[in-house]
Amino acid sequence: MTAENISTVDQEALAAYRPLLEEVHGLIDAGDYEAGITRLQKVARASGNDALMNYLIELRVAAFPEIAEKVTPGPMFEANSLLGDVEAVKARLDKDGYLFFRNIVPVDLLTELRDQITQILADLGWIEGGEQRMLAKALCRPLREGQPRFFKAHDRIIKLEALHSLSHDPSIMNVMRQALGETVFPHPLSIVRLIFPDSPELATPPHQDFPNNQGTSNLTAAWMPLADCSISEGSLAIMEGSHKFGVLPLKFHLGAGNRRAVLNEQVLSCRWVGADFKVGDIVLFPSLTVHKAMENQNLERMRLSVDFRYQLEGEALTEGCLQPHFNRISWEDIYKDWKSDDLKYYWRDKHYVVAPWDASLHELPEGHVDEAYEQQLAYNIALTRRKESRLSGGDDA
Ligand SMILES: O=C(O)CCC(=O)C(=O)O
Ligand SMILES: [Fe+2]
Repeated sequence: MTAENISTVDQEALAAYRPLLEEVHGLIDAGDYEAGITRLQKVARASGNDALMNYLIELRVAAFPEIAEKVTPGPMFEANSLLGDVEAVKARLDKDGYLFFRNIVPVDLLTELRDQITQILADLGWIEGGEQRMLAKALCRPLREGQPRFFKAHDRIIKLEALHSLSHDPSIMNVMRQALGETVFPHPLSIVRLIFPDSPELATPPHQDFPNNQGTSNLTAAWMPLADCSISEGSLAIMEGSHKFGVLPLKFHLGAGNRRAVLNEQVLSCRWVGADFKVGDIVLFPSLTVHKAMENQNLERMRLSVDFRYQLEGEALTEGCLQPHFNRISWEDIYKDWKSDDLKYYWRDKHYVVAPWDASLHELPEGHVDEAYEQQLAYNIALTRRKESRLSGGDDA
Protein backbone atom coordinates (compact mmCIF):
# COMPACT_ATOMS: atom_id res chain seq x y z
CA MET A 1 0.00 0.00 0.00
CA THR A 2 1.83 3.12 -1.16
CA ALA A 3 0.92 6.74 -0.43
CA GLU A 4 0.93 7.75 -4.11
CA ASN A 5 -2.07 5.47 -4.67
CA ILE A 6 -4.17 7.63 -2.34
CA SER A 7 -5.32 10.99 -3.73
CA THR A 8 -5.26 14.14 -1.60
CA VAL A 9 -9.06 14.19 -1.63
CA ASP A 10 -9.10 10.62 -0.31
CA GLN A 11 -6.50 11.47 2.34
CA GLU A 12 -8.84 14.13 3.73
CA ALA A 13 -11.88 11.87 3.62
CA LEU A 14 -9.89 9.23 5.50
CA ALA A 15 -8.94 11.51 8.38
CA ALA A 16 -11.77 10.27 10.58
CA TYR A 17 -10.63 6.66 10.08
CA ARG A 18 -7.02 7.08 11.17
CA PRO A 19 -7.36 4.92 14.30
CA LEU A 20 -9.02 2.14 12.29
CA LEU A 21 -6.33 2.29 9.60
CA GLU A 22 -3.62 2.15 12.25
CA GLU A 23 -5.25 -0.94 13.69
CA VAL A 24 -5.46 -2.50 10.22
CA HIS A 25 -1.81 -1.81 9.50
CA GLY A 26 -0.92 -3.16 12.93
CA LEU A 27 -2.44 -6.50 11.91
CA ILE A 28 -0.70 -6.42 8.56
CA ASP A 29 2.66 -5.53 10.09
CA ALA A 30 2.20 -8.44 12.47
CA GLY A 31 2.05 -10.65 9.36
CA ASP A 32 -1.71 -11.22 9.09
CA TYR A 33 -2.77 -9.51 5.86
CA GLU A 34 -6.10 -11.32 5.78
CA ALA A 35 -7.02 -10.20 9.29
CA GLY A 36 -6.17 -6.60 8.33
CA ILE A 37 -8.41 -6.76 5.27
CA THR A 38 -11.22 -8.43 7.20
CA ARG A 39 -11.06 -5.70 9.87
CA LEU A 40 -11.18 -2.92 7.27
CA GLN A 41 -13.79 -4.45 4.99
CA LYS A 42 -16.42 -4.65 7.73
CA VAL A 43 -16.25 -0.91 8.33
CA ALA A 44 -15.62 0.10 4.69
CA ARG A 45 -18.59 -1.79 3.27
CA ALA A 46 -20.95 -0.39 5.89
CA SER A 47 -19.58 3.18 5.71
CA GLY A 48 -20.59 4.19 2.19
CA ASN A 49 -17.31 6.14 2.20
CA ASP A 50 -15.69 5.97 -1.27
CA ALA A 51 -12.26 6.87 0.01
CA LEU A 52 -12.37 4.02 2.51
CA MET A 53 -13.55 1.59 -0.16
CA ASN A 54 -10.70 2.76 -2.43
CA TYR A 55 -8.32 2.18 0.43
CA LEU A 56 -9.67 -1.33 0.87
CA ILE A 57 -9.27 -2.09 -2.83
CA GLU A 58 -5.69 -0.76 -2.80
CA LEU A 59 -4.97 -2.93 0.19
CA ARG A 60 -6.31 -5.92 -1.72
CA VAL A 61 -4.07 -5.09 -4.70
CA ALA A 62 -1.08 -5.06 -2.38
CA ALA A 63 -2.30 -8.19 -0.60
CA PHE A 64 -2.46 -10.55 -3.59
CA PRO A 65 1.23 -11.51 -3.58
CA GLU A 66 1.31 -11.53 0.24
CA ILE A 67 -1.67 -13.84 0.72
CA ALA A 68 -0.87 -16.31 -2.08
CA GLU A 69 0.89 -19.44 -0.79
CA LYS A 70 4.51 -19.07 -1.80
CA VAL A 71 5.28 -22.69 -2.29
CA THR A 72 8.53 -24.34 -3.31
CA PRO A 73 7.34 -27.89 -3.84
CA GLY A 74 9.47 -30.89 -3.09
CA PRO A 75 9.65 -33.57 -5.81
CA MET A 76 6.64 -35.81 -6.48
CA PHE A 77 7.39 -39.51 -6.06
CA GLU A 78 7.45 -41.16 -9.50
CA ALA A 79 5.33 -44.27 -9.11
CA ASN A 80 5.97 -45.98 -12.46
CA SER A 81 8.03 -48.73 -10.86
CA LEU A 82 5.02 -49.75 -8.74
CA LEU A 83 2.82 -50.49 -11.77
CA GLY A 84 2.02 -54.17 -12.00
CA ASP A 85 1.97 -54.51 -8.22
CA VAL A 86 -1.60 -53.48 -7.43
CA GLU A 87 -1.13 -53.68 -3.66
CA ALA A 88 1.90 -51.42 -3.80
CA VAL A 89 0.08 -48.92 -6.03
CA LYS A 90 -2.91 -48.76 -3.70
CA ALA A 91 -0.74 -48.55 -0.58
CA ARG A 92 1.23 -45.63 -1.97
CA LEU A 93 -1.95 -43.76 -2.95
CA ASP A 94 -3.35 -44.34 0.50
CA LYS A 95 -0.15 -43.13 2.17
CA ASP A 96 0.62 -40.04 0.07
CA GLY A 97 -2.82 -39.02 -1.25
CA TYR A 98 -1.49 -38.88 -4.82
CA LEU A 99 0.26 -40.93 -7.48
CA PHE A 100 2.47 -39.34 -10.12
CA PHE A 101 3.42 -41.27 -13.25
CA ARG A 102 5.75 -40.31 -16.07
CA ASN A 103 4.94 -40.95 -19.69
CA ILE A 104 1.57 -42.71 -19.38
CA VAL A 105 -0.78 -41.05 -21.87
CA PRO A 106 0.03 -41.28 -25.59
CA VAL A 107 1.49 -37.93 -26.66
CA ASP A 108 -0.33 -37.98 -30.00
CA LEU A 109 -3.72 -38.01 -28.24
CA LEU A 110 -2.80 -35.05 -26.04
CA THR A 111 -1.30 -33.15 -28.96
CA GLU A 112 -4.35 -33.79 -31.13
CA LEU A 113 -6.61 -32.42 -28.38
CA ARG A 114 -4.34 -29.39 -27.94
CA ASP A 115 -4.47 -28.86 -31.69
CA GLN A 116 -8.28 -28.81 -31.66
CA ILE A 117 -8.50 -26.57 -28.59
CA THR A 118 -5.96 -24.06 -29.88
CA GLN A 119 -7.81 -23.86 -33.21
CA ILE A 120 -10.90 -22.73 -31.34
CA LEU A 121 -8.92 -20.29 -29.17
CA ALA A 122 -7.14 -18.81 -32.21
CA ASP A 123 -10.41 -18.58 -34.09
CA LEU A 124 -11.88 -16.52 -31.26
CA GLY A 125 -8.84 -14.28 -30.92
CA TRP A 126 -7.71 -15.58 -27.53
CA ILE A 127 -4.30 -16.71 -28.84
CA GLU A 128 -1.99 -16.19 -31.81
CA GLY A 129 -2.87 -18.26 -34.85
CA GLY A 130 -0.63 -19.49 -37.67
CA GLU A 131 2.63 -21.30 -37.02
CA GLN A 132 2.71 -20.24 -33.36
CA ARG A 133 -0.78 -21.51 -32.59
CA MET A 134 0.26 -24.61 -30.64
CA LEU A 135 2.26 -22.39 -28.27
CA ALA A 136 -1.04 -20.84 -27.11
CA LYS A 137 0.32 -17.29 -26.80
CA ALA A 138 -2.43 -15.16 -25.31
CA LEU A 139 -3.63 -12.10 -27.22
CA CYS A 140 -6.36 -10.85 -24.88
CA ARG A 141 -6.70 -9.97 -21.24
CA PRO A 142 -7.33 -13.04 -19.12
CA LEU A 143 -10.84 -14.42 -19.26
CA ARG A 144 -12.33 -16.15 -16.27
CA GLU A 145 -14.77 -19.02 -15.96
CA GLY A 146 -18.25 -17.54 -15.98
CA GLN A 147 -17.59 -14.59 -18.29
CA PRO A 148 -19.61 -14.56 -21.56
CA ARG A 149 -16.46 -14.48 -23.70
CA PHE A 150 -15.05 -17.41 -21.76
CA PHE A 151 -18.08 -19.50 -22.65
CA LYS A 152 -17.77 -18.62 -26.37
CA ALA A 153 -14.68 -20.83 -26.37
CA HIS A 154 -15.65 -23.29 -23.69
CA ASP A 155 -19.02 -24.12 -25.27
CA ARG A 156 -17.14 -25.24 -28.38
CA ILE A 157 -14.34 -27.04 -26.57
CA ILE A 158 -16.74 -29.04 -24.41
CA LYS A 159 -18.12 -30.65 -27.60
CA LEU A 160 -14.80 -32.17 -28.64
CA GLU A 161 -14.93 -35.93 -28.96
CA ALA A 162 -11.16 -36.02 -28.39
CA LEU A 163 -11.67 -34.48 -24.95
CA HIS A 164 -14.28 -36.95 -23.74
CA SER A 165 -12.71 -40.03 -25.28
CA LEU A 166 -9.38 -39.24 -23.63
CA SER A 167 -10.74 -40.10 -20.18
CA HIS A 168 -11.45 -43.63 -21.45
CA ASP A 169 -8.07 -44.18 -23.03
CA PRO A 170 -6.64 -47.60 -22.06
CA SER A 171 -3.42 -45.92 -20.91
CA ILE A 172 -5.26 -44.04 -18.15
CA MET A 173 -7.80 -46.79 -17.47
CA ASN A 174 -4.98 -49.27 -16.88
CA VAL A 175 -3.45 -47.07 -14.19
CA MET A 176 -6.85 -46.27 -12.68
CA ARG A 177 -7.75 -49.97 -12.45
CA GLN A 178 -4.58 -50.57 -10.48
CA ALA A 179 -5.11 -47.56 -8.24
CA LEU A 180 -8.85 -48.01 -7.57
CA GLY A 181 -10.06 -51.42 -8.77
CA GLU A 182 -11.39 -53.35 -11.75
CA THR A 183 -14.80 -51.65 -12.02
CA VAL A 184 -13.44 -48.11 -12.23
CA PHE A 185 -15.09 -45.76 -14.71
CA PRO A 186 -14.70 -42.04 -15.53
CA HIS A 187 -17.39 -39.48 -14.82
CA PRO A 188 -18.55 -37.87 -18.06
CA LEU A 189 -17.80 -34.47 -16.48
CA SER A 190 -14.52 -33.83 -18.32
CA ILE A 191 -12.76 -30.58 -17.46
CA VAL A 192 -10.53 -28.36 -19.59
CA ARG A 193 -8.47 -25.62 -17.92
CA LEU A 194 -7.70 -22.54 -19.99
CA ILE A 195 -5.21 -20.73 -17.77
CA PHE A 196 -3.90 -17.35 -18.88
CA PRO A 197 -0.38 -16.03 -18.35
CA ASP A 198 0.47 -13.00 -16.20
CA SER A 199 -2.30 -13.63 -13.69
CA PRO A 200 -1.03 -15.27 -10.51
CA GLU A 201 -4.18 -13.93 -8.83
CA LEU A 202 -6.22 -16.40 -10.89
CA ALA A 203 -4.09 -19.50 -10.24
CA THR A 204 -6.25 -22.32 -8.88
CA PRO A 205 -5.91 -22.00 -5.09
CA PRO A 206 -5.42 -24.85 -2.59
CA HIS A 207 -8.64 -26.84 -2.48
CA GLN A 208 -10.18 -30.29 -2.22
CA ASP A 209 -12.37 -31.63 -5.02
CA PHE A 210 -14.84 -33.16 -2.60
CA PRO A 211 -17.14 -30.12 -2.05
CA ASN A 212 -17.55 -29.72 -5.84
CA ASN A 213 -18.24 -33.36 -6.55
CA GLN A 214 -19.34 -35.01 -3.30
CA GLY A 215 -20.47 -38.65 -3.58
CA THR A 216 -17.68 -41.07 -2.68
CA SER A 217 -14.50 -39.64 -1.17
CA ASN A 218 -12.66 -42.36 -3.10
CA LEU A 219 -13.42 -40.33 -6.20
CA THR A 220 -10.05 -39.90 -7.85
CA ALA A 221 -8.95 -37.16 -10.27
CA ALA A 222 -6.44 -37.50 -13.07
CA TRP A 223 -4.74 -34.23 -14.08
CA MET A 224 -2.53 -33.87 -17.14
CA PRO A 225 -1.17 -30.96 -19.19
CA LEU A 226 -1.62 -30.85 -22.98
CA ALA A 227 2.05 -29.93 -23.51
CA ASP A 228 5.15 -29.94 -21.32
CA CYS A 229 4.32 -27.88 -18.24
CA SER A 230 6.97 -27.03 -15.69
CA ILE A 231 6.33 -25.89 -12.15
CA SER A 232 6.94 -22.29 -13.24
CA GLU A 233 4.43 -22.73 -16.06
CA GLY A 234 1.67 -23.58 -13.60
CA SER A 235 1.68 -27.35 -13.13
CA LEU A 236 -0.36 -28.96 -10.37
CA ALA A 237 1.04 -29.23 -6.85
CA ILE A 238 -0.21 -31.57 -4.15
CA MET A 239 -0.12 -31.47 -0.36
CA GLU A 240 1.28 -34.87 0.42
CA GLY A 241 -0.86 -36.79 2.92
CA SER A 242 -3.48 -34.03 3.17
CA HIS A 243 -6.37 -36.42 2.37
CA LYS A 244 -6.48 -37.66 5.94
CA PHE A 245 -7.99 -34.64 7.68
CA GLY A 246 -11.59 -34.50 6.44
CA VAL A 247 -13.43 -31.79 4.54
CA LEU A 248 -12.04 -28.26 5.01
CA PRO A 249 -14.04 -25.01 5.15
CA LEU A 250 -14.21 -22.77 2.06
CA LYS A 251 -13.51 -19.15 1.18
CA PHE A 252 -14.01 -17.17 -2.01
CA HIS A 253 -11.12 -17.07 -4.49
CA LEU A 254 -10.86 -15.70 -8.04
CA GLY A 255 -9.27 -18.90 -9.39
CA ALA A 256 -11.00 -21.88 -11.01
CA GLY A 257 -14.01 -23.00 -8.97
CA ASN A 258 -14.04 -19.67 -7.05
CA ARG A 259 -13.31 -21.48 -3.83
CA ARG A 260 -10.26 -22.15 -1.76
CA ALA A 261 -9.88 -24.40 1.24
CA VAL A 262 -9.04 -22.83 4.56
CA LEU A 263 -6.06 -24.89 5.70
CA ASN A 264 -5.77 -25.86 9.36
CA GLU A 265 -2.62 -26.62 11.34
CA GLN A 266 -2.76 -30.34 10.57
CA VAL A 267 -2.99 -29.76 6.83
CA LEU A 268 -0.37 -27.02 6.94
CA SER A 269 2.06 -29.53 8.38
CA CYS A 270 1.89 -31.46 5.09
CA ARG A 271 4.57 -30.88 2.46
CA TRP A 272 3.80 -29.48 -1.01
CA VAL A 273 5.10 -31.62 -3.85
CA GLY A 274 5.22 -30.85 -7.56
CA ALA A 275 6.91 -31.75 -10.81
CA ASP A 276 8.00 -30.35 -14.13
CA PHE A 277 5.41 -32.28 -16.12
CA LYS A 278 6.26 -33.61 -19.55
CA VAL A 279 3.39 -34.17 -21.93
CA GLY A 280 2.11 -37.70 -21.17
CA ASP A 281 2.76 -37.44 -17.40
CA ILE A 282 -0.23 -37.73 -15.12
CA VAL A 283 -1.05 -37.17 -11.45
CA LEU A 284 -3.93 -38.91 -9.63
CA PHE A 285 -5.42 -37.85 -6.31
CA PRO A 286 -8.58 -38.59 -4.30
CA SER A 287 -11.12 -35.88 -3.61
CA LEU A 288 -9.95 -34.99 -0.10
CA THR A 289 -6.36 -34.31 -1.15
CA VAL A 290 -5.46 -30.61 -1.06
CA HIS A 291 -3.96 -29.45 -4.35
CA LYS A 292 -3.41 -26.21 -6.22
CA ALA A 293 -1.98 -24.87 -9.42
CA MET A 294 1.43 -23.26 -9.30
CA GLU A 295 1.48 -19.74 -10.76
CA ASN A 296 1.94 -19.63 -14.52
CA GLN A 297 4.96 -17.37 -14.66
CA ASN A 298 5.26 -17.54 -18.40
CA LEU A 299 4.23 -14.05 -19.56
CA GLU A 300 2.97 -15.19 -22.96
CA ARG A 301 1.67 -18.71 -23.03
CA MET A 302 -1.57 -20.09 -21.72
CA ARG A 303 -1.43 -23.30 -19.67
CA LEU A 304 -3.83 -25.85 -21.15
CA SER A 305 -4.65 -29.00 -19.21
CA VAL A 306 -7.45 -31.47 -18.63
CA ASP A 307 -8.73 -33.32 -15.59
CA PHE A 308 -11.09 -36.28 -15.27
CA ARG A 309 -12.62 -38.03 -12.29
CA TYR A 310 -12.96 -41.77 -11.69
CA GLN A 311 -14.85 -44.00 -9.27
CA LEU A 312 -15.68 -47.63 -8.69
CA GLU A 313 -19.04 -49.08 -9.63
CA GLY A 314 -21.34 -49.40 -6.64
CA GLU A 315 -20.08 -46.20 -5.02
CA ALA A 316 -21.93 -42.89 -4.71
CA LEU A 317 -21.93 -39.91 -7.05
CA THR A 318 -24.02 -36.76 -7.34
CA GLU A 319 -26.14 -35.98 -10.39
CA GLY A 320 -23.95 -33.02 -11.41
CA CYS A 321 -21.04 -35.37 -12.14
CA LEU A 322 -23.10 -36.85 -14.98
CA GLN A 323 -23.51 -33.45 -16.66
CA PRO A 324 -21.06 -31.67 -18.94
CA HIS A 325 -18.83 -29.15 -17.16
CA PHE A 326 -20.82 -25.95 -16.50
CA ASN A 327 -23.92 -27.80 -17.71
CA ARG A 328 -24.69 -25.33 -20.51
CA ILE A 329 -24.85 -27.70 -23.49
CA SER A 330 -26.88 -30.90 -23.64
CA TRP A 331 -25.23 -34.25 -24.28
CA GLU A 332 -27.27 -34.47 -27.50
CA ASP A 333 -25.67 -31.24 -28.69
CA ILE A 334 -22.25 -32.37 -27.59
CA TYR A 335 -22.62 -35.66 -29.45
CA LYS A 336 -23.83 -34.13 -32.73
CA ASP A 337 -20.54 -34.21 -34.63
CA TRP A 338 -18.94 -37.23 -32.98
CA LYS A 339 -17.59 -39.91 -35.30
CA SER A 340 -18.22 -42.82 -32.94
CA ASP A 341 -21.30 -43.76 -30.93
CA ASP A 342 -19.38 -46.06 -28.58
CA LEU A 343 -18.98 -43.61 -25.68
CA LYS A 344 -22.31 -41.84 -25.88
CA TYR A 345 -24.17 -42.18 -22.55
CA TYR A 346 -21.75 -44.98 -21.55
CA TRP A 347 -22.41 -44.38 -17.82
CA ARG A 348 -25.98 -45.60 -18.17
CA ASP A 349 -24.59 -49.13 -18.17
CA LYS A 350 -22.65 -48.57 -14.95
CA HIS A 351 -23.86 -49.24 -11.43
CA TYR A 352 -23.63 -46.40 -8.96
CA VAL A 353 -25.64 -44.87 -6.15
CA VAL A 354 -26.97 -41.36 -6.74
CA ALA A 355 -26.35 -39.35 -3.57
CA PRO A 356 -28.21 -36.10 -2.86
CA TRP A 357 -26.22 -32.89 -3.35
CA ASP A 358 -25.43 -31.24 -0.02
CA ALA A 359 -25.37 -27.51 -0.81
CA SER A 360 -23.96 -26.69 2.62
CA LEU A 361 -20.67 -28.38 1.69
CA HIS A 362 -20.25 -26.01 -1.24
CA GLU A 363 -21.47 -22.76 0.35
CA LEU A 364 -19.26 -19.73 0.73
CA PRO A 365 -19.23 -17.66 3.91
CA GLU A 366 -21.39 -14.55 4.25
CA GLY A 367 -20.16 -11.52 2.34
CA HIS A 368 -18.77 -13.53 -0.57
CA VAL A 369 -20.54 -11.42 -3.21
CA ASP A 370 -18.77 -8.27 -1.94
CA GLU A 371 -15.59 -10.30 -1.66
CA ALA A 372 -15.85 -11.40 -5.30
CA TYR A 373 -16.56 -7.89 -6.52
CA GLU A 374 -13.66 -6.38 -4.58
CA GLN A 375 -11.18 -9.07 -5.59
CA GLN A 376 -12.15 -8.75 -9.25
CA LEU A 377 -11.67 -4.98 -9.09
CA ALA A 378 -8.34 -5.33 -7.31
CA TYR A 379 -7.16 -7.97 -9.79
CA ASN A 380 -7.97 -5.72 -12.75
CA ILE A 381 -6.03 -2.86 -11.18
CA ALA A 382 -3.08 -5.13 -10.38
CA LEU A 383 -2.98 -6.53 -13.92
CA THR A 384 -3.27 -3.11 -15.55
CA ARG A 385 -0.46 -1.74 -13.38
CA ARG A 386 1.76 -4.72 -14.23
CA LYS A 387 1.19 -4.21 -17.93
CA GLU A 388 1.75 -0.44 -17.76
CA SER A 389 4.85 -0.87 -15.69
CA ARG A 390 6.28 -3.33 -18.19
CA LEU A 391 5.44 -1.05 -21.13
CA SER A 392 7.23 1.82 -19.44
CA GLY A 393 10.19 -0.44 -18.72
CA GLY A 394 9.79 -0.21 -14.94
CA ASP A 395 9.85 -2.95 -12.35
CA ASP A 396 6.83 -5.15 -11.89
CA ALA A 397 4.24 -3.47 -9.74
O1 LIG B 1 -5.65 -27.17 -13.50
C1 LIG B 1 -5.96 -26.48 -12.53
O2 LIG B 1 -5.61 -25.30 -12.42
C2 LIG B 1 -6.82 -27.06 -11.45
C3 LIG B 1 -6.94 -28.54 -11.53
C4 LIG B 1 -7.70 -29.13 -10.41
O3 LIG B 1 -8.02 -28.51 -9.43
C5 LIG B 1 -8.11 -30.53 -10.51
O4 LIG B 1 -7.71 -31.22 -11.47
O5 LIG B 1 -8.86 -30.99 -9.63
FE1 LIG C 1 -9.23 -29.67 -8.09
